[in-house]
Amino acid sequence: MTHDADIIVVGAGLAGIYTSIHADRAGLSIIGFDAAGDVGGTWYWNRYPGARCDVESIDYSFSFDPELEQEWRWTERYAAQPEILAYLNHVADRYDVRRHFTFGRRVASADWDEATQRWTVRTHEGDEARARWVIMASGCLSAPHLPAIPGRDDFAGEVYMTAAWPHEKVDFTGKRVALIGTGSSGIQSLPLIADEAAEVVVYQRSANYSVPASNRTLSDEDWKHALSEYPERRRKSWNGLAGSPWGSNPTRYQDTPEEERDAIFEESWERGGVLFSKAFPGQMVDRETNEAARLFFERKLAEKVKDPQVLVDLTPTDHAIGTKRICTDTGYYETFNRENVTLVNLRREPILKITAEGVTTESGARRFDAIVYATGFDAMTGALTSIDIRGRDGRLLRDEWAGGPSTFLGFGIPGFPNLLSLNGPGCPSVLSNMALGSEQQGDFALRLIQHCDAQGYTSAEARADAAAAWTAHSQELAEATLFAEAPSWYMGANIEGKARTFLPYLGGFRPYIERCEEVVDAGYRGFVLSSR
Ligand code: N01
Repeated sequence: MTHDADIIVVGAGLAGIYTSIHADRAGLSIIGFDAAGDVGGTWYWNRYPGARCDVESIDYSFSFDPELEQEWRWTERYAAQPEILAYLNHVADRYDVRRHFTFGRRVASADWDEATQRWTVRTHEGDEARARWVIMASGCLSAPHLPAIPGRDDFAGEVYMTAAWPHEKVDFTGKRVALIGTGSSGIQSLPLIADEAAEVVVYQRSANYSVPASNRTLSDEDWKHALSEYPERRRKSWNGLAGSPWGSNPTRYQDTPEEERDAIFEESWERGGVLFSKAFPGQMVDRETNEAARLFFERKLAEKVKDPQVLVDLTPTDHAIGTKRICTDTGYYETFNRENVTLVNLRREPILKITAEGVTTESGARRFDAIVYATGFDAMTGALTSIDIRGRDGRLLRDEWAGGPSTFLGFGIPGFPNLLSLNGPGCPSVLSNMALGSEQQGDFALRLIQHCDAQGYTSAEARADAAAAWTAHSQELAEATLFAEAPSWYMGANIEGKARTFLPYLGGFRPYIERCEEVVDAGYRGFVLSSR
């Protein structure tokens, strides 16, 4: 049986939850699908030990309802995955979100029919639904990447992926564990796995920069203060460059007296994690400032790691600090001082194969009881290109984007009318606070739909020239920074054969919102609105 609605929402993470609440309030009917068993998106899947957000809890939450803000109590400065998932479940309960969604359904295809101005969406599980609009809230980091290492599937022991961690606790007690991958997920999980396991061997291809989270429990006093400052924090966040209240120190590195520079780095370091890339303005553009930040990092690293060779191996060499997302850890580097933890530098001894017993590198074979893959995602485009999305004249999105994605503001894709991607390539998304970003994205999409309905338009499609200009602008911004040099997932560099373009929008959260508002004020300039 085919079901009909105004909107099909794909994904019940932050963006899907927000959008379905507000679509419902606007009187639009919704059919939602999510491959997960429940709401939560990223926080549903990434249940690995140590998973934690690197945006402060108080900021990484919806702002649309002051009552919701006041009634939820975060317990830590940086919430751990279970608490964030509990929050999203609370939101789902409070606004009755689940009734819109069918869970355990992975969308397989979406086909546009010009004659009826409708999308038909089918799932791998056999559902079929039709709607006037499709909202892809399918996530930026939701298509896990499992590398094609020879023999990968021969391993006879336990296999885990940080991006699809089991719901029940995994007990590593007494086990020999291989951890492959040292991005944020590997870095967060290692200390906890090493606490339990008999032995952990970390297979590192590229060393990463990680800055301690400086996490702490929020006392009642902290929380009282936090609640009182919510409006001001939100104001700063909505007006900031990354959707959080934090900006850079106002003075450039070069204009700061030499004896004061370290104190500013130290302050930024203490703030924790990814915020270290904002110690000085222009740190991601100006090589001298970035280099100073890197040297500060190296001094910190040297204080933590005892073994000189391990220290060398843990020192990043292939990218400027911050050009891959700075990881946020709790005790990561110190873990390498433990007797039961070994670092294997894959640049010196690449993995040759995986066997039934373990992992073989050029220097020999090691036996394991479990392998943990913390090997990342086909970021920003993977969730979209894994679906057969066919737009006007049968165009396949995957083919259209073979040379890199092109969107207008991240939302609109030429040739794909009435399909709106939230947090899509070409918007700030992962470079900003995804909670507020998802609100802005959902609002834009719903306002466009309501505008079309009010004016009698049956379709809205991004113009090819508008998308080309926006994409070129987005690339130019990236190329003017150090980001463009890094082999990062921002650049699509972690996936073999993927086009190298900078995927998120670097122009900043507030400036991006202003561009969106200009488009709205100009009657959705950049979209072709038409009626049939
Ligand atoms: O993935 P990654 P992630 N053989 O792509 C390695 C967010 N996040 O899941 O760098 C061996 O960063 C790969 O090596 P290399 C956050 O935005 C946030 O950790 O390609 N190794 C790399 O070390 C983050 O940036 C938090 O050389 C292989 C690792 O796998 C994003 O998600 C927590 C390999 C992948 O690192 C992704 O993070 C977690 C191979 N064949 C995630 N293939 C917070 O703290 C890949 N690797 C909020």
